Amino acid sequence: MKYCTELFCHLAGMLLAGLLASCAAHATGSETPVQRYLYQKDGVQIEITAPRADVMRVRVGREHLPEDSSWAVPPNARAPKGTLGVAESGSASVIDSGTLVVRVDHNSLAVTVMDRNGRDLLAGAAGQELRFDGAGFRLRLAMPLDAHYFGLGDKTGPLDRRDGSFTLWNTDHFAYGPASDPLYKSIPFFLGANEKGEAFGFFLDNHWRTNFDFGKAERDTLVVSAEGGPVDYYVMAGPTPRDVVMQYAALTGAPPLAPLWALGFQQSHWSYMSQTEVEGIADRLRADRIPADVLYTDIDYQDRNRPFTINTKAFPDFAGMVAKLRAQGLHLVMITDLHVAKAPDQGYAPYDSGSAADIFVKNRDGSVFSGPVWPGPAVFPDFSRAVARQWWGEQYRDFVKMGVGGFWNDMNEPSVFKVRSKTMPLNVVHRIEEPGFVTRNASHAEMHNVYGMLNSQATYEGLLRLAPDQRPFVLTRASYAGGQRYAATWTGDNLSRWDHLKLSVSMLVNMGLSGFAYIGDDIGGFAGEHPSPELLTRWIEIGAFNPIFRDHYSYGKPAQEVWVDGVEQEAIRRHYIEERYRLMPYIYGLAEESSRSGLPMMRPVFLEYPQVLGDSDDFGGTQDQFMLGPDLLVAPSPTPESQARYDIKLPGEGWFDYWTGRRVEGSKLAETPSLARLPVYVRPGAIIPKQPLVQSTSEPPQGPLTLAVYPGADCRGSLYLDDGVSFGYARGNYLRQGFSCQQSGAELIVSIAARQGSYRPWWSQLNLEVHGMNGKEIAEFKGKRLATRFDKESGSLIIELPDMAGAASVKIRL
Ligand code: MIG
Repeated sequence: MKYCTELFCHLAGMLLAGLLASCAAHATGSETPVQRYLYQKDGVQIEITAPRADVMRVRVGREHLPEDSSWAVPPNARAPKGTLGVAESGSASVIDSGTLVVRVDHNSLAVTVMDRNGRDLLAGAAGQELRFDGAGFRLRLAMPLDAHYFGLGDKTGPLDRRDGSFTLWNTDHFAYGPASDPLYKSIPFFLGANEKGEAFGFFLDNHWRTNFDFGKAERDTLVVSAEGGPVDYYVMAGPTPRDVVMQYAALTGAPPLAPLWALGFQQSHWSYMSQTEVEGIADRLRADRIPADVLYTDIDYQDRNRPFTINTKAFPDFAGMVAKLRAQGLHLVMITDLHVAKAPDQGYAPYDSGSAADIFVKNRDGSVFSGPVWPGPAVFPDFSRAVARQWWGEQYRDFVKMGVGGFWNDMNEPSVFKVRSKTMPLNVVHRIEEPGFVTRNASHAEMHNVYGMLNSQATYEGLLRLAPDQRPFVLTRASYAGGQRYAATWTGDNLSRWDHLKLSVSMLVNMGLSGFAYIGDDIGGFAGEHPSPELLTRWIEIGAFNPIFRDHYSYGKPAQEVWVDGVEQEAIRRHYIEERYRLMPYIYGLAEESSRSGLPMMRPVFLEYPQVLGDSDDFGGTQDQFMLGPDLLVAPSPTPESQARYDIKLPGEGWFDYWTGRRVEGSKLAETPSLARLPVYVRPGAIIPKQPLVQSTSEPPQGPLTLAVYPGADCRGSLYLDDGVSFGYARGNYLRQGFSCQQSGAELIVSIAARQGSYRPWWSQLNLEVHGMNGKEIAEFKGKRLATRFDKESGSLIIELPDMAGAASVKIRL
């Protein structure tokens, strides 16, 4: 029965004029479904809406509902869509979106979210489930015995959050350890999944200091608590882990397509101290034929650490340097910290113009807050004001004009020196002055966790204004849910240690599940002792399969570039970097897919194969593995420092060894570690586009496009290409092509779908490289026999074809 209660009509009348229609309709006896369900008892108000049929939003308020605003979920993404059926069942209301069902118990006010088969996704723990606690609240939820939890951004610890407790409070945690918490980002989103692989999502849109305790404090109880702010959460229906990630992206946004060069190899150091040094690194990369696309300048390019200045003694011709790098196929990314030096009357423009515009964060008495950071006393833009973000964006004008490729927003937790809290006092005053929000003051306690994301938003949007047809590249350290719309990120100040290399896999994978596709870590380790040659080599090997691939290291350490440790190590490292460039068409395709779906590029194995969630021993050992896209499975040793043999379990039979090109036997393998080999496997059924080696993504590849075909079930692949830098793709200037293969009996058909888009390919020849062959096969195209080559070593049949824009298929008789 669809209905609306008297109370509901009352509240609707009070709060939501638009709903009066439904109440009026009820009064005349017809059953009009509602867009919002409201229930009130003892001064507590509960509101249920469905932004999509597969996502329910629950808001609870005392006296009145919290303001309907969000930094994470844009208005159109959170607006109620469709209609809810509401029925009475005993002393409860049952609200049905068609996909999800919410039960509101009238006595206890417990809210239970179920799927349509009655499976509880989110249910209160025994006893009172929601308790208000001073300004904050605590939500106690049942944790089924077979449930596992993922997400929360790049927190440390094992892949599975179960039995862990995590605080969300953006923190500059230099040289964190494998169990340190909190770190730089706050993403209050998790994905829960049971052993059958059935998943749901939970997102608490609250950026106060929060805590997620997955059964650590109270056995089998999930306690979500916040020190303040709204009870405003979303439950995502899944049912697959992949669905959950896409539902979360529908709320908080997908990462916009990055410039292609951002996917190349990046070299960074705190700091290359001079123009000569930067140019020397560029020359060495080219001389040693290490493919690379990006160099970074860290804080020491600046005059006295003042953001938006250049130390012209050390960098006498910065613009010339940028141009020279560009000519070598390298883009420069510059650090631009947000702490503006408090330097009045010194001709320091950012301070002067920022003060004139009055855009800095204030103390309670109305004076401008200042705290020490790199430049000494510094002031902080108030990024929750649209005008402050606008002002911030302007600061990039000169650098953008010079042709600088991207910008790095560090220290934006924000980090403040010389105080135990490492950040601003909690009572510092921010101003919310923003379309879609009630204009008001807000304490730092409220704004802290969202501050870094707003910094990166200001950068991203400012860059777009300055160069509207150029895709911005922003790297941020701090962020909040939804920050993927503005910036790539990395895991901060890790250490040059084997346990950090291992840790990075679960950190990056969980970050990817939390909405960020463009993620990486400091390859080789940021701080600590110089990495051993073996550690740096292994790290580069694994990094070659991470979305962001950046070697970065702190001051005070010996050099950590690819060529240190001698030619033997360099050769191995070069080989992996080269392989990444050969795989660039596949990798770029993943980035483009992410920009549409929100699916991460780097994925846990369970995202593709949810059945591993039912395997014991850390999901069949997959906790130390990861996938790059749907087709490549990377399997580093769970004890990377050790030479001991280790077991690898693949999710099924018929996989191929990426390096030998040959099919492996069975699904259980044993690897004997060897430094030159990082085990990588290819899904049977993959079709992977590859290109000839280049030294940077600016260089047009010379030679054929290769489609590496690995026959198997569900055989497909795709290719996406565009100019790599502009928004021309939105005007049709892209190239998209799908591929598939089908084996029946003694015949394998490789099909190429018709090409879409107007972008011109760089190749004129297409090579099919069909794996798992024996050399006796015969290939036919349009009824004519084709010349083929057999590569004995990789067991692949190579078929050379002219480039084909139209649909075509090649028949291979086995
Ligand atoms: O207080 O800019 O995480 O990557 O090199 C240290 C200097 C400030 C911290 C960043 C690191 C960067 C460093 N920064």
